[in-house]
Amino acid sequence: MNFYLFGIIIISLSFVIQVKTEQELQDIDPNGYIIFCLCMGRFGNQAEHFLGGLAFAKLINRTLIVPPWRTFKNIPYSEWFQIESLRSYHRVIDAQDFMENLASQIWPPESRIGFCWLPVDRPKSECQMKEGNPFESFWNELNVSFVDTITYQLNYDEYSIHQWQQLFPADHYPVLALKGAPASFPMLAQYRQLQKYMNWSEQIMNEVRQHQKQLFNNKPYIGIHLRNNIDWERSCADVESFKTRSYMASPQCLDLSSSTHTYVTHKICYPSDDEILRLLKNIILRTRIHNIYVATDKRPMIKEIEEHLAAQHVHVKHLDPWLPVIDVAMLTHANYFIGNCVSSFTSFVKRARDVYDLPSAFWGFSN
Ligand SMILES: Nc1nc2c(ncn2[C@@H]2O[C@H](COP(=O)(O)OP(=O)(O)O)[C@@H](O)[C@H]2O)c(=O)[nH]1
Ligand SMILES: *[C@@H]1O[C@H](CO)[C@@H](O)[C@H](O)[C@H]1NC(C)=O
Ligand SMILES: *[C@@H]1O[C@H](CO)[C@@H](O)[C@H](O)[C@H]1NC(C)=O
Ligand SMILES: *[C@@H]1O[C@H](CO)[C@@H](O)[C@H](O)[C@H]1NC(C)=O
Ligand SMILES: [Mg+2]
Repeated sequence: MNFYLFGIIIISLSFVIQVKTEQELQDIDPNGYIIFCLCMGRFGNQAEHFLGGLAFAKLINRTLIVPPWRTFKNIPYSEWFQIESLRSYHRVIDAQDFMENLASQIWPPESRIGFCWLPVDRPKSECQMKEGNPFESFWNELNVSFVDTITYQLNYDEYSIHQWQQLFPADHYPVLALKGAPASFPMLAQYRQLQKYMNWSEQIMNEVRQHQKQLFNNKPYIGIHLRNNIDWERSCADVESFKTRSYMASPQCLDLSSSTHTYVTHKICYPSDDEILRLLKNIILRTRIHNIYVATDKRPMIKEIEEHLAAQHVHVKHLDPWLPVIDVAMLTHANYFIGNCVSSFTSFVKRARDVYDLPSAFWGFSN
C-alpha cells in the first residue's frame, strides 16, 4: 500500500516537472513579437492582409503572433490552416497559445500598449484600439485591453525597418500590437508566393475530400466563382469611369506596370450571364470536364448553366456551405478554375492554385 502511494507521488511529481519544462521550453524571442487585427473586410481581404503582415513580421524579425480570422467571432488560424507550415517561412506562435503561455510573463496587462498609424497632425486621442466593430470584439475575445497608445507614421517596407527598430526596440516594446495589419490592400505582388505557406488544416481537407466524393465521385471538376450579390453589383456599377487597373483585387489579372492592358471593365467586374456561359462553355469544350462546382454569394445560375450547356451533359453542383472558406477550399482543389478578377475571395483561390501550377481563368477575358 505504502509502496503504491509512493509510486503515485513519483508519477505526479514527474508530471508536474514535465509540464513546467514544456512551458520553459517555449523560448521567449529576444527580438520581440508582433500582432495585429485582421479588421478589414471578410475572408479574402483578411487573407491578403495576413500575407502582407506575415512578410512584415519577417522583415522586422519579430515573432508573428498569428491572429485569428475575424468572422462574427474570432476563429483560431489553426481551424482553417496549419500553423506549422508557416514555420518554414518565419517564427510564429498562435495568438491563443501566446495569451495562455507567454503573455503574463512578457506582456502583462499593465504593459499593453496599442500602436496606430496616424497622419502626423492627428492627435493621439484618435488612436482607439478597441473602438467599433470588429476591433472591440477581436481584442476582447483575446482578453486584451490597452493601458496606453502610441501613434506612428512609418511604412511597412524594408527601407523603414531601421526606423521601426530605433523607435520601438524590442527590449522596451516586446510586443507590437498594431490596430490594423501592417500591409496594403490589394497586397503587393511580391508577397503572393507566400501563399505556399498557407496549408489547409486536416479538418478542412477532410471536408473537401468528403464533398469531392459525394458531389463528383472523385472525378475532375471545374470550379467557378460567381460574385454577384447586390454589394458587388453596386461596387462594379461605375467601375469604367474610374479608368483604373487597380480596383480592389484586380492587380491579380491586370499588370499594373504595363500600358498595353485595359482598365477594369464592367465585364471583368460584374460579368453578364452571357459572358459566364460563353467562357464556361469554352473551358468545358477544351478540358472535356463536365462537372461544375458553383461557388457564389448569391445567384448560382444552375438552371441557366444546365440549359445552355445541355448538349455538353454538365453536372452542376452548388453546396452553399455554412462556412464560406469551404467554397474557397473546393475551388482551390478544382481541376480548372474561373474566378472574378476584382474579388479577393477569388484572389486567394488563384494564388493557392498558382503554387501547384493549376490552371485558372477570369471572367471578361477572351480565353
Ligand atoms: N460561400 C461563399 N461566400 C462568398 C462567395 N463569394 C463571396 N462570398 C462572401 O462574401 C465575402 C466577400 O468578401 P471578401 O472575401 O473580402 O472578398 P471580396 O469582397 O470579393 O474581395 C466572402 O468572404 C464570403 O463571406 C462564394 O462564392 N461562396
Ligand atoms: C532575428 O531574430 C532571431 C531570433 O530572435 C535571431 O536569432 C536572428 O539573429 C535575428 N536576425 C537578424 C538578422 O537580426
Ligand atoms: C503543404 O502541404 C503540401 C502537401 O501536403 C506539402 O508538400 C508542403 O510541403 C506543405 N508546405 C509547407 C510549407 O508545410
Ligand atoms: C479569455 O478568458 C476566458 C475567461 O477567463 C477564457 O475562457 C479564455 O480561454 C480566455 N481566452 C484567451 C485567448 O486567453
Ligand atoms: Mg469585400
